[in-house]
Amino acid sequence: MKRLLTLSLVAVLSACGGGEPAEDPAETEAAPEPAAQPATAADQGPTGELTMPSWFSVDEASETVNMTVVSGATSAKNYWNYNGAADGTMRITVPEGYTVTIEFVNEDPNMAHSFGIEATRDGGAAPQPNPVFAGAVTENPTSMMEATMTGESETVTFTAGAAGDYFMVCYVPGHLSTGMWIHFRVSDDGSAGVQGVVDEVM
Ligand SMILES: [Cu+2]
Repeated sequence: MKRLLTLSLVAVLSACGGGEPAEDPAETEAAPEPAAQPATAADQGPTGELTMPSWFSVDEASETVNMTVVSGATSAKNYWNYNGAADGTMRITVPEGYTVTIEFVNEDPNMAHSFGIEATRDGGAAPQPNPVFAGAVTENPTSMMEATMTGESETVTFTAGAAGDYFMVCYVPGHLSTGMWIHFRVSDDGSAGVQGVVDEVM
């Protein structure tokens, strides 16, 4: 796979170069890796297999995904986590075009939380909601007093309308910048599941 990708890149570069002859395969093998590397392990996210924890289910017939996401599921990150994960250590993948329903439960004993599906995790200390899919955000997500409070739950439904790599982020001030975010992917090949599942929240 990697070799095929490299060859394709060489083909593109050759085409741009004005019809020079294709490079010798042996030379291609020794070519350096492309410069564009993920900035950090957090940016790259987990690379393991897609799994199906008990809190995640897919129905292909009705093209729906249902999941329960609990903030404060464990005490990790001072409870500022989604099903025990923060800092991009988990990735949820749903198929493009599916209807996604997320039951969001706040079990953090101390603090309000929220979530939305965002194109960026660069919102800083006071991120403003700009969800990539209509409805893919909880109510009053930036409010420490009116977001999803301790002991509350909220159900959010949206259509995963476009494949891409996104983020699930918390908008309560200080949470995203502290690391309350995980990866959220919409696949273009029908794949679904979770990478980086936290053992205590299977
Ligand atoms: Cu939060």
